[in-house]
Amino acid sequence: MKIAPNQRQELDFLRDTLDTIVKTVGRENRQAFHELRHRLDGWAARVAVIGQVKAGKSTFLNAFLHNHDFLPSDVNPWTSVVTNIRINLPNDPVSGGNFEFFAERDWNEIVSGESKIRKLTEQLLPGFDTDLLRQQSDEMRARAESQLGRNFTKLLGQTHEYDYVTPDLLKAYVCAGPDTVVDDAGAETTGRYSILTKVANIYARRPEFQVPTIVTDTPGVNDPFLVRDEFTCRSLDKSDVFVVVLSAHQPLTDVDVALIRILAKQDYKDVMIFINRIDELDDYDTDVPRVLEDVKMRLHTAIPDMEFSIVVGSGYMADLVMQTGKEAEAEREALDDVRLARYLKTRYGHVPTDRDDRLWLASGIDAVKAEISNVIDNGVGQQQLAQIRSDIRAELEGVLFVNRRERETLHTRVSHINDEVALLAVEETQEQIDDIKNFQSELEKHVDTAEGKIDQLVNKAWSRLEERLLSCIETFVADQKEVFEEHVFAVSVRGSVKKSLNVDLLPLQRAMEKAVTKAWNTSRSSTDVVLNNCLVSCRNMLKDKFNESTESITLDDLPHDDFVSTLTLAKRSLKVEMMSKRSWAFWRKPEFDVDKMVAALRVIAAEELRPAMEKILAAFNEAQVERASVGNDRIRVVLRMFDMSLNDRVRHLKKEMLEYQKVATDPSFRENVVMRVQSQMEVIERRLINLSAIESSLVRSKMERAA
Ligand SMILES: Nc1nc2c(ncn2[C@@H]2O[C@H](COP(=O)(O)OP(=O)(O)O)[C@@H](O)[C@H]2O)c(=O)[nH]1
Ligand SMILES: [Mg+2]
Repeated sequence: MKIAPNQRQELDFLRDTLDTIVKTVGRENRQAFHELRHRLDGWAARVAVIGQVKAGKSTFLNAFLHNHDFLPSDVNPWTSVVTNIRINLPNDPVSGGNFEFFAERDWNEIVSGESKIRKLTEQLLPGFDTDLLRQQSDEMRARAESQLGRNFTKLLGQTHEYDYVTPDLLKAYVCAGPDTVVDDAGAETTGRYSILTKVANIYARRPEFQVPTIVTDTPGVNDPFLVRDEFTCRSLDKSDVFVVVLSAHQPLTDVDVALIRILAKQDYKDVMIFINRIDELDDYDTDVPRVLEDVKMRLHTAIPDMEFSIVVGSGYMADLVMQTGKEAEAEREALDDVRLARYLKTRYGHVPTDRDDRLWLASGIDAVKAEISNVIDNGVGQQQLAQIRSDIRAELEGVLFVNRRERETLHTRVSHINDEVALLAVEETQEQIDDIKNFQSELEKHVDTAEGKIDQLVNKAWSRLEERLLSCIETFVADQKEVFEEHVFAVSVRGSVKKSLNVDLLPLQRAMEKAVTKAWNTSRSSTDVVLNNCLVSCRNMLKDKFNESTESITLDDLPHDDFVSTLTLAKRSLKVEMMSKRSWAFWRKPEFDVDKMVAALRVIAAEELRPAMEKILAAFNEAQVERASVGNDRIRVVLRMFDMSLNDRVRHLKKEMLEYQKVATDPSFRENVVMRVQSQMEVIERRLINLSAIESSLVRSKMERAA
């Protein structure tokens, strides 16, 4: 099966295009394209496999990579280290790997640093405890120190590189298992490095993968050991596609749902679900549809606005197909019963004749591959490469501009020289120089003004959202009065008195989410208008002045078209004490002071909800700023190329002035100049033809894709 064939085409196309451009443009313009090429070569689709400890992630990945017993998988939860399998990255070695150890600063960073997903997780999993994290990280350091002895300081911050990584070697670095392992130097190491390993990187080549892909095996979020958990969260920040592995007999814990929600709601991240271990269901032929329905329904309830693709299977079945030996044969035999046939018939519509094919089909591995391929081709891969493509077009546009100007300059020069109006030209040239300088500063002013305006907009949106959120809270608090009154009434009827009341925060969360979305839409559209106006007026100025079209620099593919709030209040509800009225008759039946309770709720709400609100405001602002600055940068590309070209022109004009003076007096010098200018013109003409062809191919293939 080919994984992500479409993006392979896109990648090849962009790479060839960049190569051609580099060969075509002048030396002074190459750097920008070298950088784009570097970005393209470094691009990889990033897939992370996550899920609870022992869901079968490593087993699944081994099957996925068709390598039994590669990643350690076991009944014991291994001390696990985030393992990146780097497949087909053009600049990587063909095989081998490296293991990075913790450095001194990592310990500090674990405690003080923040990853986005961690921040979000904290809001969701209120059990998170920074003090415990610090304590564990100190303990870990101490344990590593005593276990590794003098080696400890030697290893700190180091990386071990290997040309070849065997499963045993891998275990030495990522497992705290009991196996005895012999390292390169022949010394015995009992999984001894694992305590200090921060991350493992394995290089691999797999023809199946059409685009560079980094597949990450994670230890399982919500590891009881927070330090490891922290690292898992950080590596998740970098991934784009998530395969959430669940266990068929315990699908979707609350933590799973929370995690899926966090991931799915982030921009440019795709989530798919693999329900593993179906072989463990008693009657999987009939149970699977039920499990599937259940997972679907619960996901829909928790995250109503998203669709998830769900694949069902068994890493174990796939693993058996890859094994040799009598034991495996017996197990394959045992699994190949009527259940399997019935299951395949209903789920896939056919039953392969070969037994291994039957088990492999039921394992669901190929179905996951197909889905991942689809996601890379149409989701993240497409978005990321589209951004690179837009940037190539913007740079190319700039280069075309520079060359057209140059051609124009050369034209004028030829005519000036031939007309023998050299002396007149001297004067004219000086005027041109002044004119250009004025124009440059005018253009600059335009963009500066737009940036200033956007700054204001962004700030205003931020403070307006803050106001809105505060008023959501206030409205919510005020609304509770009625609820309290009803409750007090009920109490007076029933007579039983609870000491406190729980106020459900879900409606508040919904209201705040709505406010955030609305604020985003307003902020985005007003920023976009300013950006667009600025771009259009720069364009018009260029058009008027130089008859130059810059249409292909667009504001397409800016980040954060939507900002979906992952805001989750750390608490589901707030507790308010029932407060009695203190009156001279308090010994009679208690009377409650609803206003006082509302006031108390107001204080509690302010205190409890403030941190979550600040986090959401910060994320909101980050997204606003990011979108605006990418947009500004696009426009600046125009300006930069302009400036370069115009400065160049001024320099040339100054040189010309001197030349004209000489031309006016020396006929043989004049002839030389004419010849030189003409050959320069030929070079530019040819370059322009080639670059325009490249430009239209970039536009064309984008349209073909869209169609
Ligand atoms: N029966 C069964 N066992 C599985 C399956 N997948 C994994 N296991 C077993 O579950 C244990 C934990 O698997 P592992 O891949 O290490 O889980 P991880 O912690 O998520 O990486 C191992 O003993 C695996 O052999 C499956 O589909 N069916
Ligand atoms: Mg594992």
